[in-house]
Amino acid sequence: KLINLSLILSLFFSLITSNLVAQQNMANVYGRRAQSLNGKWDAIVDLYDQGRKNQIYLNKKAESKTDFYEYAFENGLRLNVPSDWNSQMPELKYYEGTIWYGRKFDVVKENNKRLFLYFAAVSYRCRIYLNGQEIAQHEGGFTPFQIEITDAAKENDNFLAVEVNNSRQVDAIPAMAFDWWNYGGITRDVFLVSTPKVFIDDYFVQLDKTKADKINAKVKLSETMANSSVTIEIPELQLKQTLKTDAQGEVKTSFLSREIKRWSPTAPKLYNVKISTHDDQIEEEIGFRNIWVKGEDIFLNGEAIFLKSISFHEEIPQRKGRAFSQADAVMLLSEAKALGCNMIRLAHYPQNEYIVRMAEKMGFLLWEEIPIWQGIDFENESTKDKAGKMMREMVARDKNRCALAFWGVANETQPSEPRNAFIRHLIATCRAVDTTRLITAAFDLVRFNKEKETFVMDDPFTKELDVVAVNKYLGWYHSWPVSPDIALWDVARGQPLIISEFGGEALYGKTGEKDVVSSWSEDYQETLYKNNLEMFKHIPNLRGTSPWVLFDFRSPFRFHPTNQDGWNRKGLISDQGYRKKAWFLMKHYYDNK
Ligand code: GCB
Repeated sequence: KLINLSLILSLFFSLITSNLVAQQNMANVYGRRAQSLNGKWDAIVDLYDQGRKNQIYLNKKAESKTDFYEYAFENGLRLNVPSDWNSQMPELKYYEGTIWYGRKFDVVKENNKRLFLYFAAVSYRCRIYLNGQEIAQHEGGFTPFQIEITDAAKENDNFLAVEVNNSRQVDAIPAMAFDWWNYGGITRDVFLVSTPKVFIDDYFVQLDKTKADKINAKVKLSETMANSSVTIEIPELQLKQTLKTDAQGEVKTSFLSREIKRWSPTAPKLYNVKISTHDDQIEEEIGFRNIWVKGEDIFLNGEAIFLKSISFHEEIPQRKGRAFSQADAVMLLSEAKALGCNMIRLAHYPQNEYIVRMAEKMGFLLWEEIPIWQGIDFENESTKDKAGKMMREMVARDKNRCALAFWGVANETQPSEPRNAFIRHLIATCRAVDTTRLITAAFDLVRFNKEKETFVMDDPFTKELDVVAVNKYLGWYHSWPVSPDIALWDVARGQPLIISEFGGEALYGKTGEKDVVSSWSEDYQETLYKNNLEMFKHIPNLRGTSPWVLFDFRSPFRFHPTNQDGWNRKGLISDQGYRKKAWFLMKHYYDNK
């Protein structure tokens, strides 16, 4: 009996909590009518996690003479939203734990409208409380989510509390250690989004995988409502169709046009696409391009392409904080442009939409990945589910960006059955939505085979990917087993190969000792680049390179007091924005590629 009761209880609670899971957000929130909730929020640091027990989300005030509460949101700490908390106060630099955010807001309640709270990202996990009620939970620091508050919101004086926690955990993604700063907080935009009762919830408009004149389009309404009209229009191409939804509330169609100018890094053409129903309309700039792999080549719009890529973290080094604005995106991407790149590997998590959208406008192909970064608990089913959900949220957000060419499913993982099952799940999740983009993963297993005098890699999983990528730190973590000009590679032959990371550390302004690794000098970093670029000439299936990394970035496991001091110094550009010697070498390589 007891067992039955506990079973029923646990079922009951899992039902309650599952209702609290935040929803995947609607397509193109940035194209919607929205009220910003960005700005200064009140905050309470809750190191010992006592706030929930004390129900501080009720935001109570003492009413009688005997009444008192040992908290108040008002007159205390104020934090900027969006932003990480670490960069806002010296005491929060290393903070890992819970901080409560609170603010009030009013809404204009309109008949026949729905209201959604939208968070572009909260790092890493959160619970949301509106007017004293918990309304949602979300885990994952780099993807957006929404909560419908049409009924829960009042006209005036709504109190919104967000309990944010960024503790590292074994079953989280990323897990216990990772080579970047564990920024916490409401790190991206918060909006109130207003929609009609039945609205355009999702759409996917893109060029066919291989055909240059065929645009495939899918639109889904928020309700499973049959026989509703949906119009899709691309005015510049004089394309327009009105269709009726099926029983799922969806329409699916394609458009043929020989006039389509395809998007490419050298001509990043975008078209205005309009979607409308009786009650709702939304528009967005969308580009069209073909991308596929054949043999060892990657074809963009039918032409073989070499990927001149670079990586950066979502961080402004000069501010020692997370990038969150359009201006931040311009800063990061302008430096990638200056280096001569045609692609960005967004390391190691989905970065904010300002970066993704601006990159598309500026003509960068994109590689986007979720933070499956070493040390992931592949045997844990719940971690696998979380990863799948992150993947879904990422693909849902960015599937209409033609710049997106690669979905990355893992970085530096070791072969094992649980790992394979885990990554297969991610690939299947991705392909359930999008079958056109290329799937890749970065491996660090390349080793030197002495008998064959060749670099090789044994991980059969590479066969399940469209493009294989390798992180290899020759001249830094690994010394050269042969001279770079005679180094042979036999890795993933028959498939395109990208060197997705290489490089070494240098402290800006340190010169000399061009052959001494431990000198941390710009001269040694330059030597290292020279050697790697020499070796690249002899990798037969090399179709792209992505040096690690564009800027020096903050990382708690970089301990050297003078050379690092909490910074990974592999940047081609220093934390203060100065270009190191290796930058010029790389620039020359890309300009002549
Ligand atoms: C890697 C990781 C990257 C690190 C880099 C390094 O292999 O993928 O996240 O920052 O090495 O600097 O060690």
